[in-house]
Amino acid sequence: MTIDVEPIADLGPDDRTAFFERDAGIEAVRSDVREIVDRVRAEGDVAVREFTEEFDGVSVGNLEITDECERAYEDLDDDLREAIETAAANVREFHEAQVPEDWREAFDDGRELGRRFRPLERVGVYVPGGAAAYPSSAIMGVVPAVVAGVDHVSVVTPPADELNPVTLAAIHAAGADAVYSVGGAQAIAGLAYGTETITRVQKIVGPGNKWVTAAKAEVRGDVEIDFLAGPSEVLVVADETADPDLVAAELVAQAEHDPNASVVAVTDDEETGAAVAESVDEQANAREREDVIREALANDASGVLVARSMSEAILFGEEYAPEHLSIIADDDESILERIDSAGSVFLGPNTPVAAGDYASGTNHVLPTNGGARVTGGLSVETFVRSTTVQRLSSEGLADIGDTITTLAEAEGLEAHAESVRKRLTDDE
Ligand code: HSO
Ligand code: ZN
Repeated sequence: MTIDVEPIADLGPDDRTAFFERDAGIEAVRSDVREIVDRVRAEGDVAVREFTEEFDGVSVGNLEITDECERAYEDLDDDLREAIETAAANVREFHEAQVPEDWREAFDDGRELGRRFRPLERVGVYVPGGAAAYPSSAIMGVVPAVVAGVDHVSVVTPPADELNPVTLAAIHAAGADAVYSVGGAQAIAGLAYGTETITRVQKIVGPGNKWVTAAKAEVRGDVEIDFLAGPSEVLVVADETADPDLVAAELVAQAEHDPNASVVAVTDDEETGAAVAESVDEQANAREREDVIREALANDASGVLVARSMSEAILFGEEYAPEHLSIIADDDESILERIDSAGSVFLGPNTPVAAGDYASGTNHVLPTNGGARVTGGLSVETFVRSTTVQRLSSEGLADIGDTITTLAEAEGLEAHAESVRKRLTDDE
């Protein structure tokens, strides 16, 4: 199994659907997930423990493992602790630049308007464990919440006989307030509705498998969520100046995440396309996770696509709306200018997606399945709410009084109009 090379012009409607309507595979588990969520909501910790035994095969002692995280951090090798601290510091710095500032502005006509931003009080972060234990995701979920000023950041992460000490240490380093050893749909339900042990939160963020994602879809409405994140994706836009081995390395890297990952290179140069496909095949042979990689490469939503022009390549990229967009081309900035829909962009040959996955400072929790058409990834704004504030001077109210009363009367809301008139006449 390797990657297909195809002219974009030859893609049929089914091929296009496979690329543009990538599926997180959550529908198949929706009804099972609903049952889990309902039981945790009704029975609390008892149900959480039961599902943990059933799905994780672990009978958990304490559900709360906040202290274990601190111990894991203290026991960590210096190299790892330093890497976690460096990554967390870069993520912190980038997110600190996003903290929105309150503002007020007095307009000449007597209106004074402004916006105020306040952090959410309680949020929950899902940190994947098991086969895909990602300490980096702990940093990406927790740090922006802490930077936003969230009072209480809870983390849930699946239990195991041996919890991954690096993940626990990263959760501590990122600044979580409480950590619970629970995963899957039961963890999402616990955060959404609260249990005897787990604090109920206002918003749940973070990536997970299809059970976690389906559970987030299920509880949405009762609690805020970030977005539904599916398997990883990368789209590389390359021209004839790109080194095919680097393009291929990007595809192979994101392919190792998940057999359902979608990895695409699109180029206006046929030779580059062929060389990328050849290199992908060679590099896959040498990788430890070759099996996962080969499955991902063979996906209907993976491929090397040859465009007739850079414009055609760009149009494809815009419609695909990738989680990660890598541009390895001479005129990368002008290509970027023409793409509006992408979760995170990586420009030039020295900027692997892995930089953003781990350490450069940008967030790696990003919308997949074309979600980038309407939203961005996790940021400080994910964790704040805004309030508008206004004050009118008596001149200000007099000035827009007629506008308000005219519209209020047109809506048949005479008491609204009266609330304005009263002030105008009282003033006289
Ligand atoms: N590329 C993944 C994030 C990740 N990569 C974690 C390595 N570890 C989804 O953005
Ligand atoms: Zn990655």
